[in-house]
Amino acid sequence: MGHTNLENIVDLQKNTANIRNICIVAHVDHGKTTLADSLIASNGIISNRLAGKLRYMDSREDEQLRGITMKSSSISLHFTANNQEYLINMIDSPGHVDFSSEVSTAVRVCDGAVVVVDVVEGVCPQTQAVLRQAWLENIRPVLVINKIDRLIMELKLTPLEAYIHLQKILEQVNAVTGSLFTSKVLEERAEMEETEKPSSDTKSSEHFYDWSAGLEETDDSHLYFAPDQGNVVFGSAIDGWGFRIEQFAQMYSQKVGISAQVLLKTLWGDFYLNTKAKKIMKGAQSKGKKPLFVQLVLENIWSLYESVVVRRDKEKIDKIVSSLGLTILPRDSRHTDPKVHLNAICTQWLPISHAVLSMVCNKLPSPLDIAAERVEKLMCVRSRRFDSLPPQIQALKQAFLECKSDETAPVIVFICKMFAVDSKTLPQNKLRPLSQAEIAQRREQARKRHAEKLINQMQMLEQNPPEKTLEISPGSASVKDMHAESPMELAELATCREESQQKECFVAFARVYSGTIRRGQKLFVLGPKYDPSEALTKMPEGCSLNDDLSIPHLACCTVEDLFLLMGKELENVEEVPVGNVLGIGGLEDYVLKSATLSTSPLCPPFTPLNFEATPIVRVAVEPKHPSEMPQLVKGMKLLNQADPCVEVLVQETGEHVLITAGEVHLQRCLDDLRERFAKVEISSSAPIVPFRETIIRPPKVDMVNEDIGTQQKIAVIHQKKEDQNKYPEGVIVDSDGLVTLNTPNKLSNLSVRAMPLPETVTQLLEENSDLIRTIEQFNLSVKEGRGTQEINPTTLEAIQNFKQKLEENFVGRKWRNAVNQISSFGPRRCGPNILLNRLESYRPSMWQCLDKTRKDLGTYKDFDNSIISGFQLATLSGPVCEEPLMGVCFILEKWDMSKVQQLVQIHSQPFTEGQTAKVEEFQQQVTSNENSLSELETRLENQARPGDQIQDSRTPAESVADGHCNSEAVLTDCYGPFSGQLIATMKEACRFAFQAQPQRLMAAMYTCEIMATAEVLGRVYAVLSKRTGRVLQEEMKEGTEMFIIKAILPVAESFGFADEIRKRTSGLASPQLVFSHWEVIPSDPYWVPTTEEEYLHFGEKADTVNQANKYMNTVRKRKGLYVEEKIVEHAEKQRTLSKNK
Ligand SMILES: Nc1nc2c(ncn2[C@@H]2O[C@H](COP(=O)(O)OP(=O)(O)OP(=O)(O)O)[C@@H](O)[C@H]2O)c(=O)[nH]1
Ligand SMILES: [Mg+2]
Repeated sequence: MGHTNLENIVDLQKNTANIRNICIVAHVDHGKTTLADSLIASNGIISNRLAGKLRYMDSREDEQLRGITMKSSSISLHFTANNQEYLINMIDSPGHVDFSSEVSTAVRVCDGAVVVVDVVEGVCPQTQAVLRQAWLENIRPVLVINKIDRLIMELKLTPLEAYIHLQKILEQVNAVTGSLFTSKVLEERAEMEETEKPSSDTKSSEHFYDWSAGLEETDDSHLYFAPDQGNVVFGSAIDGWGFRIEQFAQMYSQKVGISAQVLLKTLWGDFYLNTKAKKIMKGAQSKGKKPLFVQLVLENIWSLYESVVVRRDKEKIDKIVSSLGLTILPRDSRHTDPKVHLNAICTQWLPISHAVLSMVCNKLPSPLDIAAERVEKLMCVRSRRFDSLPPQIQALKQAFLECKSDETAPVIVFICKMFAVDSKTLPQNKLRPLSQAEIAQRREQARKRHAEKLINQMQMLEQNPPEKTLEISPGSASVKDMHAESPMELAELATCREESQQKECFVAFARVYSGTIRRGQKLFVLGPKYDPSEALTKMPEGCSLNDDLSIPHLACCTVEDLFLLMGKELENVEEVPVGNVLGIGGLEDYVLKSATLSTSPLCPPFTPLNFEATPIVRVAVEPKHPSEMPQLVKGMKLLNQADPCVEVLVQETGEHVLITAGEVHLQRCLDDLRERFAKVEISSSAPIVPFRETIIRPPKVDMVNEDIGTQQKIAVIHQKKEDQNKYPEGVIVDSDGLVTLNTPNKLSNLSVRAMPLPETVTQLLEENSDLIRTIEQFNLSVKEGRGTQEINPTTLEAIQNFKQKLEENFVGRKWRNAVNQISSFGPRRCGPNILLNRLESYRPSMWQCLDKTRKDLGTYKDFDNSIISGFQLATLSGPVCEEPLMGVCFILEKWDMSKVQQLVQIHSQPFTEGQTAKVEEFQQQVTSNENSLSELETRLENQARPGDQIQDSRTPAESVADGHCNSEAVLTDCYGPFSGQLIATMKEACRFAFQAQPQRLMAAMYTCEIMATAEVLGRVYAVLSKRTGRVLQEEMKEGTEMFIIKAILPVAESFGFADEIRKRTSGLASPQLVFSHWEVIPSDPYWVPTTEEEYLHFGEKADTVNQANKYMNTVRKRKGLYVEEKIVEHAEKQRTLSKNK
């Protein structure tokens, strides 16, 4: 534990005002872990000489091997500044985009962030992402500009050039924070206006829109990074130096005779020193003078490097060392590597740990400073209003703000992730040095044993039977102790012990937001879906934690172990007060990934974490030996618990699938599965790439760019199949794609048409899927008659905006009034496809949250759900290769229910004899067509699988109660319930309507940013084009020789891309792939050459060019669907053609 012992840290944990919870965030490889090393070395946990080389926080083997961090881990450090002792809980996070979920979990439990930027690479995509995450969690950032040694040694800039470069980097970072801030101010203003509206209604005529209002008034100076504000450190983590300009201001104030205050304000900026007048003047640049920062700061550092590393000028070094008053050990100054010498000087002169830690203590908030706004955000999801929560729940806000640790304060703890540790590393199982007393005791025991042994031997010798001379081993003595008689039992015990020792233990990574958590304490575990208002209604007043509660997502646990997190080491503690980060053991049976613990059942679960990464790479895994399947399943469950971002599922095909954020993440998950969780040999499939299916407008040109209209179609080898042949009997498709289909019992029929959505609309739907989910939830709660939740005014405004934007983007006659006809989105009720209901007299209720007076007024309200479910199923898997649809609009144009109504009416009246006969006759008439339709029906039945989210939410009792005669019961016939028939029919109708249009596949695309030098640029392009990537932009990074290439690349072609680029460029370029969007693949998956030109151009098989067809077939093959493919085209016998014969 270095200089500080456990008791000291436990004491510090109680002084909340002096606690800082921080995380180090940055783009990959910008030097977070190296910086963390220096900070850890300052506490004596590792030696200064090893700082930067050890990478202490990268405790996994693969992290050390690959040189990147893969999970975030925490360590508690001690620091003294201004006679105050501080406890700093520091979390090192990974920078690789695949692990960005680890950043999300880390920022949730912190109050501040140290943003590290590589001075050469500047602001990179992940730098922006982490700054955004810090904003989303309302935590305050400070900046470390790292790797300044590269400006000296690699780029060989002069101090002045370096100063200009540093200015640019600072501007870049501030531009990102600036844009985040602006959007936040505008959002807040919108919210304020919304709440003020009722009072200002009278004045609304004078109200005019000023877009910039609020921006000028809001003081934003504290948000920006500025050296004179003290929130910027310049440094080089690897060489161990770093400073804030404050340090130089103090150093020079005596030397130059100017007050430190003035120097602090002028050291960074366009100021220069007039040596004659001993004055600081403005306008260094225009007068061609050296700015103060160059003269007083950078030149010193440059000359230090020059003399120590470049020239190795011993005399000069001695002069510098003595003038700075440092003592350098001879083993450092005589070392063959000049960097060691430099490091020894720098870590004494300008230790980076001091610069960073004092900045953290001065500039970042303590847990006491938690803002009310952040508390509300944590307690209440965005779409709901905080003030709409019950008052008892709102009262808990005070507990957060007060941050009290005494007995009266409720305990509130948030667990942001679960991580697995080897149970051997737990403090209770660790070997530790013995104390003097223990050593003495053991010695005594050994002596006794020895004496006993001697006595035994003596006795045996006396009796002297030869076979009994065997010694009794110490092992068998212990066996006796354990009263284990038979060797079988012993063996069992041993395996048990072995198992328990090898077991992976889960530790919850958590933070205390109120109260003090103690060992043995009983707490409620609130799952992410828990609703505290249920506790209000269901729980009797004063119920205790021991009562058996049957409230969903609420459990009760006893805290087993509490740990202080020290990198990979854990230390046992008895209690942890408010404001600290900690580990909690023994919760693996209660918490899956995240949860809230509290003594109060009224505490709402914290809002879900904001994950930036979309899990997109999926593979199917199976054990090498099929008998090991149970271990694999168990292992996958553990993996799912141990990783915040991975998803595991069993597909319909029975495959066990892992979904990960990228290739590196995938590799780590597979390694973990193999070595830690399943401990069996596993094999994984090639990555399963997701596709989307869509339709487009009929294309105007064919595959050889000839106008289709003017071409005369000549069927060459493949006759294009007659369109009507595609459809089974009973499906009527008219010339413009309207599909009409009967339900199996012939009582009703539907007409559906499919149209491609305008691209902008699809994009809107994609961007607003969360909003759509909120709308659907609201509609559902209204439909089910649950109390309507109040929607937050900002969300309402967002819905209004969304609706308006949809209206703007649906242009043209055919989309007239489309927005009001929307009856559902799909799949899963929030996807990028739309169902329009064009029936007259039908008014869908999609927008009822905006207009509360309107009511759903459909004629066939009872069966509306079936139609929507059918649409949901159709959009979930399309006909091309059973992948989800995207950008498709289905229009329900006709829906004939007259026969149904007739039947229901007859049934609802008391029957006379005549009527009974009539009904029978009617039913006979209906079923007479049964035979001809049987084929279609069986297929439909099969597709309407049982359990397929039949979403008729009304219980039979309800439908009887509200006066609708139980039509469902009347209509149940040999084809099953009528609602089920409708679902199947609607699904089929949508599929046929989809097939009536030109179909296309959509591929997932990555964007990647590659930084490369001019020499390897060509090779980067070659790799990109081989993988059908497209370069969007190429520009030179200012001040360097690097080019930045922005490109997009299909996910299907991306596997091994990063490796290939690295190999081809000898490691100079390494791309980061981030999922960006879906793109239509232009070629038709079903295309075959039909015109003479196409035949000439592509040949008879035309299988070389059709990428879409290739993708489609691989997906179909994987899913076990029928694939139309010729395997052997011309089975000719092979001959050797020899000239001599
Ligand atoms: N020249 C120079 N190199 C540095 C400096 N700091 C770190 N590095 C090097 O940069 C590389 C990456 O450093 P890490 O500390 O592992 O970077 P990281 O930000 O933790 O990387 P991830 O955790 O994978 O995101 C290592 O090779 C370090 O030696 C520095 O100040 N100067
Ligand atoms: Mg790292």
